[in-house]
Amino acid sequence: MFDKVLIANRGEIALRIHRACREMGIQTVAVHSTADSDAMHVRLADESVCIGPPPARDSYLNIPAILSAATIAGVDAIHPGYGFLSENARFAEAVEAHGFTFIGPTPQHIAMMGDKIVAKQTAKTLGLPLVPGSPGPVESVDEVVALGEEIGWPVLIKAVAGGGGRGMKVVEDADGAAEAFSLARAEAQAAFGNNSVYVEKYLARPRHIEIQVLSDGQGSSVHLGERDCSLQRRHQKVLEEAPSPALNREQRNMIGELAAASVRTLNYRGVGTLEFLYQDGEFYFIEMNTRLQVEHPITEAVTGIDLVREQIRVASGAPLGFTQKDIVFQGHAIECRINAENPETFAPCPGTVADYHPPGGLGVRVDSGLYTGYAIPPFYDSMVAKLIVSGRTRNECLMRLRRSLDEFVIGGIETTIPLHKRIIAQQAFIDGDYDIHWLEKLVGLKS
Ligand code: MV4
Repeated sequence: MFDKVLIANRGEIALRIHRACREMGIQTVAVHSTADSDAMHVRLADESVCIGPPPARDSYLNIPAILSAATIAGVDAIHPGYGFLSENARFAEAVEAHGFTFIGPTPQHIAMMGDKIVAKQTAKTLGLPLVPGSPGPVESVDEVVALGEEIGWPVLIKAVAGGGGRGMKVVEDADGAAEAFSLARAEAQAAFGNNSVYVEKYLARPRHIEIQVLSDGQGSSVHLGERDCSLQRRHQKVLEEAPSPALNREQRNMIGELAAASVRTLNYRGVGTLEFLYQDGEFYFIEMNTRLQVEHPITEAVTGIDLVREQIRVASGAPLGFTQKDIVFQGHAIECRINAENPETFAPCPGTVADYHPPGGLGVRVDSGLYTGYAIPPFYDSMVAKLIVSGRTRNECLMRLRRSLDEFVIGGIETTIPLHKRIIAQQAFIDGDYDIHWLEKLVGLKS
């Protein structure tokens, strides 16, 4: 096992990784920008190294600075967290080339899933259900039109290098194809430096259901059930739950076994998430994330498995210590992402936290780097806390969540706590009756 790990991230996820390391007897090295000298992740770590000025591209995305910090501190491994360099195959390769272990999949698996067409082609060979669409990149408007006529309108144009919804364009009919095609290409070029696009049948009212997998790259793989992440605004998840109110045990086992078998066949090592759209009882694979995800705690809550500890274990070469039949799904969990934002306009509002009183009690977990007097820097993501609540039933979970949101005090800044109170008061949410468009209809299309 590793003696010392560098955590190449900030905020709540850096704390989360530190905690797993501490429990495993592993020393931690935090890295931080000059804007984060007073951050909680720096205070908790055994050592810290300043890696650059506030902009992420000069610090948390600065590969040479992070590798230098790892060399100076003499670490064995680097954990990338989520975002930043977590799905950068070149970073994973550079980490290994410098003699450190990358706590994540191989660069080859990261690159394979980073190309959405290669990911879909791979998924097809694995027997995963796909959205009908182009088998490869689409090079002309005529190809878009031909596909629309073949699979039926509307279709969706997506960026090959995409994810997160950027560069996506719905095409209603042949007349709209030319404009959508050139817009999608231009957006893909601007966002990813790659104008390659592909086409899928557009699903009008799906849910976003993702399967958590864990695999040791030595022949053992398990699935840890699903998360329903349909509540999003502008491709940012707002609230997630496990299990999905839309699935029964047979559906969960079917898609879960398929996902676990897929990563076993690929000889994948690490945690991963297979994303599906789910509509009218059918699953459609769309992409795979090769990192730990923000919403991983709800899976931990319903399985009792520490995903970060398992990530570290398999990266160190240890085989999985359990099999599928050892995994028992228990109860229900919901995560609310709390952002430093105006709850109506969603404008970021960084500032100093005047008062911080997180909720507690049975089934309540708060992952956050906030403390009273902390000045939230304006340079990074606005998510400042995650409230994760669990219960034996969805109803118990909801009662506890309502109480926890009422208890939560974050003074001095605006947060999205009032938005969460509003969401969970809606009858449709209480009934589990929502799809990927439900939240944007609730909050309107405000900037
Ligand atoms: C889709 C879709 C409808 N049909 N694909 C958005 C981000 C990317 N990960 C996949 N996305 C979508 N792909 C087909 N064929 C609708 C979306 C989508 C969406 C997906 C998940 C959660 C929220 C969403 C919001 C808008 C659109």
